[in-house]
Amino acid sequence: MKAYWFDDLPGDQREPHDSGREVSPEYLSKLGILYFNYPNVEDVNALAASRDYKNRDEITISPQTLGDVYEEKVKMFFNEHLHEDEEIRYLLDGGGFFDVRSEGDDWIRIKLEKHDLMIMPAGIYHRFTTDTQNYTKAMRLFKEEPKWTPLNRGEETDKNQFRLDYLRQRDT
Ligand code: KMT
Ligand code: NI
Repeated sequence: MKAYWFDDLPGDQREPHDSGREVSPEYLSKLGILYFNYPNVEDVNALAASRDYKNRDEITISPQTLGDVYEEKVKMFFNEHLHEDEEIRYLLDGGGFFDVRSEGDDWIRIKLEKHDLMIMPAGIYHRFTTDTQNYTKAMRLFKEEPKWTPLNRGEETDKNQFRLDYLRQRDT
């Protein structure tokens, strides 16, 4: 796991886009983001149990598994969105990037590698992309009634109650 300011330069979304300016764990925690490195899946199970997560699935995002729709999916995940529930992702293999919005609405890129686990709060704007390896195997954890449908950013989501609650928490 490594976090840095996105360089905002043109080019493939899967390139690192590393500005060279790092983002500290303290700043990420201010945004409500937590992360861990869990080589042992038992630790993931314990975290899931402690937060009352009962469901999970596994997704492999690669041209091998998704075929023709791979490029389409990669573009879709990169649409800026929020969820009305927190999002937990555990990297089982490969790598990938989650971009999250800072307080000033700039992009922070979070590089996830095998065994990294990240928790993003409900209401934060974010997007995801594979890296140039084109291979992400991830576990997605859900509570019983997941409300994790991606809501793409727009006027509607700016007024969403989960968005407003997130901003209130972040800014206190
Ligand atoms: C999301 O919410 O953007 C995703 O779940 C991306 C796929 S999981 C690595
Ligand atoms: Ni998401």
